[in-house]
Order: sequence, then structure tokens, then C-alpha cells
Amino acid sequence: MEITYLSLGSNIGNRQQHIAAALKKMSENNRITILRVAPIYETAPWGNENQDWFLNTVAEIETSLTPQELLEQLANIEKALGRTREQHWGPRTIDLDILLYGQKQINLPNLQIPHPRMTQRAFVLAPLADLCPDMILPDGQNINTLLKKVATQELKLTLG
Ligand code: GSY
Repeated sequence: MEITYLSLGSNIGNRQQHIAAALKKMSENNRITILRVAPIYETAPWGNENQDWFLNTVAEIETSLTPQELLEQLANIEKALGRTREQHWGPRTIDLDILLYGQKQINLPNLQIPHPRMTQRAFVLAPLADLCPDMILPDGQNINTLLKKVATQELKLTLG
């Protein structure tokens, strides 16, 4: 069993419902246990700025799935919730990314862990720091130091 952190994001339709539906589908998999979910943030689009704001959160899970199996399960959930992959960094009903998988470092063409852009994204770091305020990433970086570096990226805590 490995403790794993997943990023969840949505910027199309009922964003909150898409995040809730993704968490429900994950919880229905008997090889995934959701341990904690961070508060939901409303966040400015990162990468392609010409799109609507996202809702984002991070889930801490325990899983017996391998990283590749987990990736496949998350892709299935994205598909079931209507995710299409028309536009790179474009709008999406749901986006599910593996951020961390225990202390593992993985570098495959379709799967990099830790997630290669997580340290540049306030929409990932803020909810992750809510769950793990003292987290040190596998490469030794401190989450609070990283969070300070992305302080100009706009986000607001929601009540949802
Ligand atoms: O890579 C995740 C999808 N995504 C997001 C996101 O989830 N939140 C924000 N704020 N911007 C994003 N740009 C992309 S692509």
C-alpha cells in the first residue's frame, strides 16, 4: 500500500459536481481508499489563460494499484465523466493527475512522478499544503518555500 496524492480540477459545467463524482468513482474502486480531501479552491487558469477559472483540490489516497494501474483507472474516470482531450492545457470537465506516489520517482513517457509541473502550480501546492503543511518532496524541496514562489498566482478558498 502506498500513500498517494492526486490533483483534481474542473473548469466546465458544474465543477463541484464533477469533483464530487470523481471522488465517488475512486471510492468505488476496492483498491483505492480515500484518506483525506483538501478544501476546494477556485483558481485562475494556468498555462492557457484564455479559459474559465477552475475548481481544484488534492486527495490523499492509499492504494494497492501500481502507478500505471492507477493512471489507467484515473483515465477511465475522466472518460466516464466526459473528459475529451481536444486541446492541450484546454478546458476540461475533470482532470485527475498523480502528484506523488509514496517516495517513488518515475520517468516514463506517459507517466512522470512527482508530477513535473506541480512545483510551479499554486492550484496544486495550496491544497497539498493544507493536507501536509510540513511536506518535503522526494527531491528535498519544502512545500512552504515552493508555495511562496507561486504567491502571485490567483486563487481563492471556496466554502464548498
Ligand atoms: O493540469 C491540470 C489542468 N489545468 C488546470 C487546473 O487544474 N487548474 C488551473 N488553475 N489551471 C489549469 N490549467 C490546466 S491545463
